[in-house]
Amino acid sequence: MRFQGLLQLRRCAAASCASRHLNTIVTAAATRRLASSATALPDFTQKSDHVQRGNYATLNDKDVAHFEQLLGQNHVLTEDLDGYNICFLKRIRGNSKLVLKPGSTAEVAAILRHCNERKLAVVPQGGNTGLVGGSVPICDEIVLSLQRLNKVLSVDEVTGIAVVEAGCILENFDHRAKEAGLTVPLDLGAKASCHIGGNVSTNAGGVRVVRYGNLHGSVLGVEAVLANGQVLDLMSDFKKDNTGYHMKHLFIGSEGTLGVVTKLSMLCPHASKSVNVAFIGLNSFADVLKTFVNAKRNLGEILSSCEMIDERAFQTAMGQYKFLNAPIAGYPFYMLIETSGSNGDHDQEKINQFIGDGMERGEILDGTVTGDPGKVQEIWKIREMVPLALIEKSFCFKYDISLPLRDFYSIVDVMRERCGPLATVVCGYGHLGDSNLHLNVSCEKFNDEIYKRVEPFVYEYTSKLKGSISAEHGIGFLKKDYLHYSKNPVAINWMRDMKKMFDPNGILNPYKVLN
Ligand code: FAD
Ligand code: 2HG
Ligand code: ZN
Repeated sequence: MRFQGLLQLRRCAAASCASRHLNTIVTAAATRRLASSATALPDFTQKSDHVQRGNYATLNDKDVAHFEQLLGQNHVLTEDLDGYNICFLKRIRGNSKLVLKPGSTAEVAAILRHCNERKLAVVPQGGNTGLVGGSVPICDEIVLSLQRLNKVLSVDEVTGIAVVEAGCILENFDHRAKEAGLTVPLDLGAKASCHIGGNVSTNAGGVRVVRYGNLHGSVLGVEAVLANGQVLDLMSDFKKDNTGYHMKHLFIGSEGTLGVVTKLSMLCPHASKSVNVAFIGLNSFADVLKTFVNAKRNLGEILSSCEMIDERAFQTAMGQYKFLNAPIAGYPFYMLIETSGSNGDHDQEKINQFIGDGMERGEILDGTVTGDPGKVQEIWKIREMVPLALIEKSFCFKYDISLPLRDFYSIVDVMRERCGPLATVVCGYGHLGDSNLHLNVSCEKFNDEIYKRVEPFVYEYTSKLKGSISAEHGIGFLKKDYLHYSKNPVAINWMRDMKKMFDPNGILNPYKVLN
């Protein structure tokens, strides 16, 4: 390797190459354990947050019998509903008495028609990995789970267009796309559990936005069932379609408040032949920024991800999960830079040159570059386990903000100062390439004192910098009181009017997004 001596560039020191399969099991198991652990169940949110129940009907035996007839008894659950009632962060707990699992668009339509006529409130639920309390009931809403709508309906190897049902787990969809030589242009740590319909409904970002853009570009068509049971077919098999209003966008990121997404078509790029990952250590955030600019300048067309992890986030993950193998340690900042291209030699030369130049200038202190698929996965695992490590043994306030890059990291230091010893960890990591910081504040358990130090300060701070209070996770229940920090009153009023038009009885995901 050209710069090996000069740069002390290490090959990945990890002893074993955990296979993709093993990685999936690790993430899925951690996600499930966290989601289902019975320790410290939160209080019912309606009570703890003094939520005034909307003017909805109350479920009765006749409703349940109606649904049983419609879906079959096996797909109507009335017991052991904690997993559906409690959010991933164990912050929100609803008190739904009914979970429905339709197996077709027609069944979703029939459910909503009945709920709308009866004025029964409904919360659509995908993988329940959302981080803003959007996917669980707040009071006694019926949970409409998309789990059974899980098929990949078609994958066109020529155009790259795939049609998939909303309840398909993202990773399963990606496996199917890979069989056709394609890749799903969306990748996130919750991929083993989240649904593609949940992803679309939250306009999920993840680690590849820097390359493929967000879902407003990749989703070509959507089928959604409206509150009154009408099926709105906005499916399209083409990249270009300028006929009328682009209504599909309303369902991308509206968090189940305007309709239930049942199917979608997505443009999947052809999978790259060569993927390289660099994991590098840096001394300061100023060096992180310089390295990012250089990555854009010098890796340009092959850059597929640019993530940052600060020391505390890194240490929390490493301390929590002994199976993680970090090739380097002991730096204030880390970056994970991925390239995906079509010419292995060319790509490797470019990334080596990029690291070499950064090291020569003293901006990069040490690092590893690997193109070995197992080792690439091992390095990604470090990044993917950070959000889970922070909630494994503690309560965590999670913020997902867009900030101008010049001010990207300062809020972490400010927050550390504000929280002092009340917090066990205050750290920052995230999608540097998209100006999207994940600020996490962990403490032993939820308490009002630290909560008040963090909120609404974090939103005021973000708003002053003209950032976004939600870069990718959405508004859900947890941020609805703060929407005005990122949207002006005129925009919010239009949102309200649109909600009324699509869902006059307000049965779809009440208490979320708008207050
Ligand atoms: P759910 O959590 O079930 O639902 C989310 C919202 O969408 C709710 O409002 C729900 O009502 C609505 N909804 C779900 N399905 C439908 C449907 N079919 N029709 C209408 N509405 C629906 N998010 C990111 O953006 N980027 C990341 O990098 C990222 N990483 C994560 C890593 C971890 C470890 C975890 C736990 C979460 C992460 N998330 C991330 C958040 C979360 O995974 C995403 O928001 C994801 O898109 C949610 O999908 P889901 O199927 O779990 O949806
Ligand atoms: C990520 O990028 C997710 O890992 C989760 O968006 C971030 O938990 C978080 O704060
Ligand atoms: Zn993220």
